[in-house]
Amino acid sequence: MRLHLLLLLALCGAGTTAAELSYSLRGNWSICNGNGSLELPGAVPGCVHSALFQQGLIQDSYYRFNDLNYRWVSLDNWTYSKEFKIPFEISKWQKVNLILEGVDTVSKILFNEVTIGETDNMFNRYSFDITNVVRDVNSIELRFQSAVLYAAQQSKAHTRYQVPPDCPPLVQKGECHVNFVRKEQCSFSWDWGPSFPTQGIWKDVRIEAYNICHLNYFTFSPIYDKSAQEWNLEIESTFDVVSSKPVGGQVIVAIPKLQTQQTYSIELQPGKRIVELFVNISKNITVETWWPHGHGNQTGYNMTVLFELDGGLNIEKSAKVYFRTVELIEEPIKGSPGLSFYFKINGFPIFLKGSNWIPADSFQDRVTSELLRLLLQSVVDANMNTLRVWGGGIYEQDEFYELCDELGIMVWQDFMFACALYPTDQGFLDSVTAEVAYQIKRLKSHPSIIIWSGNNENEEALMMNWYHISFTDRPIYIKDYVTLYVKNIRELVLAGDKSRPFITSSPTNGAETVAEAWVSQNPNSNYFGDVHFYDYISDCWNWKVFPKARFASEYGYQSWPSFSTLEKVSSTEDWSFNSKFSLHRQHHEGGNKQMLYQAGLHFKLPQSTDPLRTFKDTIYLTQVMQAQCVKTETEFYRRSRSEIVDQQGHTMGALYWQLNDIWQAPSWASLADHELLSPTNYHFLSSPKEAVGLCKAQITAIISQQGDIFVFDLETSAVAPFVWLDVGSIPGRFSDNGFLMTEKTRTILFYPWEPTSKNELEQSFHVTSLTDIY
Ligand code: BMA
Repeated sequence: MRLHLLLLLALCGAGTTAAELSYSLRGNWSICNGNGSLELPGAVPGCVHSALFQQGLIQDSYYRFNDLNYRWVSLDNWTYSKEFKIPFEISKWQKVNLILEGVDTVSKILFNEVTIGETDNMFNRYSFDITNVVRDVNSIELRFQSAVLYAAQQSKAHTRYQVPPDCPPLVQKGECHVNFVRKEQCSFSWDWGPSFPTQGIWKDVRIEAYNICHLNYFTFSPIYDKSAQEWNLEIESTFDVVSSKPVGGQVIVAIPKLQTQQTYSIELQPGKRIVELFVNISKNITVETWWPHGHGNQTGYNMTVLFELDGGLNIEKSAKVYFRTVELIEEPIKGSPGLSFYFKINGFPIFLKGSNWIPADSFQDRVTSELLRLLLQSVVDANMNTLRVWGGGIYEQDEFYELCDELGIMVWQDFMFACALYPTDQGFLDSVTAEVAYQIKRLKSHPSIIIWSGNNENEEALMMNWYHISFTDRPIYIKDYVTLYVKNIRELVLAGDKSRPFITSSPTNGAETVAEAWVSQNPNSNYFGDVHFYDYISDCWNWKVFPKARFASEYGYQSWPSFSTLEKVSSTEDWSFNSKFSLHRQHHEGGNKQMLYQAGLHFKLPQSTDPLRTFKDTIYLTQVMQAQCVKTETEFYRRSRSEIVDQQGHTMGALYWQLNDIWQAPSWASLADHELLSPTNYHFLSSPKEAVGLCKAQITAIISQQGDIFVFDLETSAVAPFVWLDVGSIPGRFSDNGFLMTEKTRTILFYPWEPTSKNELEQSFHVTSLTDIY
């Protein structure tokens, strides 16, 4: 076995001490089910589903009806175990901790057969003191309880009143009581996602050993002092001092490019200690600020912080510091009642254009850095500047935020509560407190995050009475709501991060919600805060149906994924719009009918004699419909920035629902391709279904290669609306797609995400246009 031993501190110079060692427990573990009938190897980080799949014990979980077939995996109670030898002399270390960066979710942990702790929150980081139980050769066991069974137990134990919803709508085929467990809420199913309540160790595990003292956390925030017109940097470091005597020394903070170097004396008393440093950046030095994509550069500065402590102990941290300010402006608007709701970055008002982000896979061990980079690069390539990390998923991995910093993507960060009411018993609150405090520390140094938001739609759920709570009972739930999001989460944000605004919910009325004691009569008001807007019945080509709101943080329409995507997870009998499979994958009540209805308003519905052709054409048409609807609605919000009509307007944000998909199913997701800063726009003089003179376009492509890029020289025999280029399962991106071909020839580029050849592309290439249906 390869030992993952990391010497964190180099021995540099005479008298310098190695202060800590870290031993990773990543890699192979043993996994066993509840009654011991199944035992298999499994990777950490990872989950039981992935381990079963890797051993060939289950098929692809996304194939056909496997979400239902594999329900047993989540209902069992699994144990992860490992035996290992520590490759250094453990007795020489004063303190030894077991660090778990992420446990999914409910487990009891035994170290050398001694219970050392329990976990109940996948969003928390756990550290257990194992100094007295650790030996040279050790065993570790994480005995999981099914999160589904745990949630049911917790709900049952909550006898005073119900905390709705009990279960998701039947169409979602999900599990119940997800609001009773601090786990990815959509893992029990959503209206676009399957139910896969995973179990496992989903992040890093390691053993840390140290003498004298250890740096547990290191965070910083740049703060702009408006009156002095200068930047300061607040650096916070948390130590565990195990020496019996105070540890003295100095800290040197250096940001060479800003000609900044400051030295501070410190003395750390035994115990848990926090060191706060305040670094002033001289006014005489020009600090280049971080800007969102499309507004400027994402300049960052390398900083090193060196703690030189007694006994030759050196601890060094390096990080990139980005300087930017963010303000949420809520002020009266001339000619309109209510308040504005927009963001100023570095004092400059910015329209937030983008989308909503959901977890990229049900199985997080499959979400690679490459996948994150591709998705986030697509965001900026489509000229978006914002993503909302939605509250029913996960706090994303570090890499996600690092990429957003680097690419200039602003992040609206929800806390992970969505579409439900939540309990507030002490155990639950304690778990949430640890989670929120940890996530603030982990994330606050990222300039990309511009706002914290308490939850997704829970103020609305409460005030619009989604769960039919009687009028007399409502105060109980309001009290719980305020306890959780205001008295706990908000307080933790105010104490932990002064560098960005906080709102309690989305949608919310912002300052008006505060004025109405944290719950507004109508949290979706057009005059305050943000709105979520969905309307599948009205004609989406009619912009009059959209709300002239201050900020649209969610809106959208469903479509089906391309046939080449579905093909991989289905079989021939599934390939019709009314098949059992097509109904099974649709998790939104009436969704398939709504799509056809909306498409039928402007397009002729496919009626080929070949059923497979009809299925493919229907999928294509749902995508055209979605693209047109989202385009019309987005353009409406963009236009509304500069106007007040009937006392409404001044819209400053449009984030459509949703950027990405979790599995191959109908959803609101779409990844747009446009490269141009102002793509050519078209105005249709009639609905395409009423257009006369459209004739079948024969579109051909000559493919050639230029370095890593492929050139598609297209030629059409007739005008072709909504030309869709498809290269099957070859991953990559076209420079444009779904376009109108009004000229005889057009050149489109294809950027592959994996190596491919001209031959492969020619084999897989398929082109559809609206004229194929007419
Ligand atoms: C909003 C979101 C999600 C949901 C979407 C589409 O309610 O917050 O909960 O998936 O609409 O219905």
